[in-house]
Amino acid sequence: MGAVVGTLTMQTKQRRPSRDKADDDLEMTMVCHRPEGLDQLEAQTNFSKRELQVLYRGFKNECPSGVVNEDTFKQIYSQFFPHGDASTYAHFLFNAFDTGHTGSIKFEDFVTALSILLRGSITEKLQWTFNLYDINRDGYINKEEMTDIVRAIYDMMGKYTYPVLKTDAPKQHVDAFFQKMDKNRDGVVTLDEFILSCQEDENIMRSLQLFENVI
Ligand SMILES: [Ca+2]
Ligand SMILES: [Ca+2]
Repeated sequence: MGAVVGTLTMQTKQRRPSRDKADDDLEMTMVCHRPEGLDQLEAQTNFSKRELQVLYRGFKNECPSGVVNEDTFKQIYSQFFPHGDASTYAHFLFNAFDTGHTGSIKFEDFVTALSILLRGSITEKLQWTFNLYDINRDGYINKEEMTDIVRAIYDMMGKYTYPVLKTDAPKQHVDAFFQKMDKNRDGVVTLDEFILSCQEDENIMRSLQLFENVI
């Protein structure tokens, strides 16, 4: 996630000098979505008004229309994983950001997720990660969903990842996760099981840390 923000702000800096007034005017006419008041966002997130202003400037420079569609999101995200295919994982991430299921991410969606991922409590972060894994949003993580996510992460890391991954690594990973998380052995992981497992097992936490770094 930090990577995505990094790009937004980095590109803002790079592009600024070459911009002239005509570009800015053009950009203004292209803005079709304006965020809710900064006061409201400041109250809803863990960011200060100044931080929100900086984030918004970066967001608007990268996405002049004020919203990010899935293709744009994939393009931005894929830049960080040149050796792998990040499109599937970016698709899952996009859906987790797009909480209103509108097919686009507004600035409000973006900073709300960012606030949780960067400054939320452990429980908030775990809840967000649970929602990411719960692809069909039925309130449970089943083995297929976990397999899809873990496989997408392996695809994204690519074949140059060290240590070299074996082809059956995603399945082993999922089996190990599931065995630990599905406490009552009913074949699905609930939010409570997920949070409990992560908090009592440092290995799972460490694995999730790996996942957090790729968000
Ligand atoms: Ca599910
Ligand atoms: Ca269960």
